[in-house]
Amino acid sequence: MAKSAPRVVSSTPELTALRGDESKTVRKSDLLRETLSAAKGEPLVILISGHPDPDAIGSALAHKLICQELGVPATIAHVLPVSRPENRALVKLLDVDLVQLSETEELEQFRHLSLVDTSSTEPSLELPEHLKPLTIVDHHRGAPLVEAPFMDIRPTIGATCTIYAEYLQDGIAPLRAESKEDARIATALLFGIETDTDDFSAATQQDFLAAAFLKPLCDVALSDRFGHRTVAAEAMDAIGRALVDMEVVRDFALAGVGRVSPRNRDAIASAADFIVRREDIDTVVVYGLVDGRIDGSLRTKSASVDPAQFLRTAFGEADNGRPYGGGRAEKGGFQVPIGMLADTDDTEGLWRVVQRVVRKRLARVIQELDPPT
Ligand SMILES: [Mn+2]
Repeated sequence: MAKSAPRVVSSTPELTALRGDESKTVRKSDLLRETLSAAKGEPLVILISGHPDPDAIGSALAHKLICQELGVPATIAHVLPVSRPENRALVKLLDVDLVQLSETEELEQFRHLSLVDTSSTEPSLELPEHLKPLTIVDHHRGAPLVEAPFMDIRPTIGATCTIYAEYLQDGIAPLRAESKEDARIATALLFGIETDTDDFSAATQQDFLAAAFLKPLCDVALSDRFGHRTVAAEAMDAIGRALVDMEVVRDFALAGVGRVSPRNRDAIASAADFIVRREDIDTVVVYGLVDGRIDGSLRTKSASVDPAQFLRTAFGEADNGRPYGGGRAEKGGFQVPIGMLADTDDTEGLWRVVQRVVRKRLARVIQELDPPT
């Protein structure tokens, strides 16, 4: 293949050394190049599953860049809307060309399918008979639901963007330091790694190496604008109410936020995440009323608090034997349906009842919580 030789920003010797000696093994990026080169000139669709998130968007942009380099016309598509405000900001500021599909017919024009950050095709849209995955690059656990000629699935890695950064580092497509377009792709990849690894707290060595490669290529001014996670107005109000309502008993905090709409349910978890950072607190429960149920989040820094056990002791189990709450190492959540009580017009009265019930139940674990009056 005759190619001009653009200035490729390749890995520094230090980073290459850290990635280990790959000379004896066939590199995944070479196999990807081979697979995609065979599709030269034939339209390919990169189909994002679920609501597009930064890891999927960054990976799709890198995949498209690789396709362009190899002469494969590629389109990035999704079915479900870009729902979170920070992801909408990412798409807008990076000017990402995304096509939203609603009909199977819209996929007829494509000869090939690539999946990024997923090992299954989007369940809400049936694929045309002829459209089979050509490439799958993913980091999710569990056996892939579909197969493809090229598959690179690495469950131990924090983000699919890390895998794409490696391909680019291998030189499969150029990332030019002077190109604005390439800076956007680097910025999206780094943001994908950042969000999928919870701000690098869950990052592996490979994720850090990929970030180190991408960082100097990023558009810093741009990432400053979308890098801050935006918070919906209602969510911020809920966090404000949590701080006002908060009651601290020794190292335990309890806060009720009142009514929260289902689309901003994350506000309850965000409030709990924020409050548990307070120096003198090691466990917090934040709860609210969401669509006919009491919905709450628990966060703890204490090694002796088991969230699942804590919530089971407080709230018990439903008639079918399933506990109302569950959790993992440092986090837990609970949902208790309130049935037809939700139909009352007395919103304030209902909220007072909810507060009393939650307090009473939590007093089973935190004895010092005053019995409700
Ligand atoms: Mn991911």
